[in-house]
Amino acid sequence: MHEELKTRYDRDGYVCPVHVMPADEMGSIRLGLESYLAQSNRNPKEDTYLQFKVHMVFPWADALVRHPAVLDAVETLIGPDILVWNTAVLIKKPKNRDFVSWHQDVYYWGNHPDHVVGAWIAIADSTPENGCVRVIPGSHKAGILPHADTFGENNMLSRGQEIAAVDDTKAVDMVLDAGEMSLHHTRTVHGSRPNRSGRSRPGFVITYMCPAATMIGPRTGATLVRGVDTHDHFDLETVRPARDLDPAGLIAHDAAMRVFSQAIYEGAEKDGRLSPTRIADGPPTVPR
Ligand SMILES: O=C(O)CCC(=O)C(=O)O
Repeated sequence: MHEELKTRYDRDGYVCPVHVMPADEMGSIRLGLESYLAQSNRNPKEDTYLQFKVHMVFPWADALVRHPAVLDAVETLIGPDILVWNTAVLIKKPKNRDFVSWHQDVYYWGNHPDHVVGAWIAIADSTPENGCVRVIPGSHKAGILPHADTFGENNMLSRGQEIAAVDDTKAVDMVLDAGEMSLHHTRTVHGSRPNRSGRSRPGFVITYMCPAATMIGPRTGATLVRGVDTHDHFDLETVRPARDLDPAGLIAHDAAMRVFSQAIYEGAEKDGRLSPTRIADGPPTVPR
């Protein structure tokens, strides 16, 4: 099964769906997330704990980045040694205009592309009606494409960074049931349309890479979730949250964030890219 997954990933630049856990098990994670959202009373798009390294703050996220079904699939694509660079929760509220323009993740990160994979795990069903992620099959073979800043209203990417010439008749909807995931290559062109439905669309996004990967900018941290790291390109983050907003996790998260946001900005300056803040008024966030 995994052999076939690698063949499809190499050919198309994505695979979908991959089963992670039964929908009812994911339902418990969703309830936990919703109870946090209700008590924090923050806009999730501006909540650092949901936008960056979520796995350092919430045990359910820590468990998901280490879930055997997720890691077995990722291992097939990038090998047995696996780091997590970032995680985020991306929520599209019901009947909401928020969308994500066509983009490639690698445009900002400058990583070694073939060693980095994005996992998108459905916390609830993700469909064309509620704005599931869409991909252009085979686009990972086209190199890094030019992106323009459109500052489009409701674009979840803060500058509305967009690849203009995308033939979206070729787009494929990555439809997922709760508990399933998609995996996409860091050069795969992807985006998503608004949520036209009455149902929320929460997704958990993980950036996995092998330890040989490199990123633009100053040294950042990463969490080793399988195998070994003999490359020493990242500071290994070892604190794991025992409960939601665990004080030890929050201290580690704050420390990780200082260098992480610096890396994002400095990296952008160094290679001439614009500062890649994803959400205008919130803390600096990682563009996807
Ligand atoms: O959640 C979305 O709609 C977009 C996700 C995305 O861009 C990513 O996972 O890299």
